[in-house]
Amino acid sequence: MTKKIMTLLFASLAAAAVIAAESQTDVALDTDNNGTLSREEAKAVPGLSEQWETLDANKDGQLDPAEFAKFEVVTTTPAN
Ligand SMILES: [Ca+2]
Ligand SMILES: [Ca+2]
Repeated sequence: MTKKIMTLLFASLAAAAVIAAESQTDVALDTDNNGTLSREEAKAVPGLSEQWETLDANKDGQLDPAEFAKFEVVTTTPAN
């Protein structure tokens, strides 16, 4: 019983860690630290350039955090 609860708790913590890591990745992607992602910076994210036209809602050539939040990673499986 207790062991099962511990396992569930650990799984939750692991999920939280993944989310935290993803948030940090977002920051790391913004190489010039201007708070938005340029097309050049977006190239570091697989699949992001393909969705650029959809994501850049105000067409200013930059993805702000709100626009980037709409990006969904669909290329989780390696192409081989
Ligand atoms: Ca930037
Ligand atoms: Ca934009």
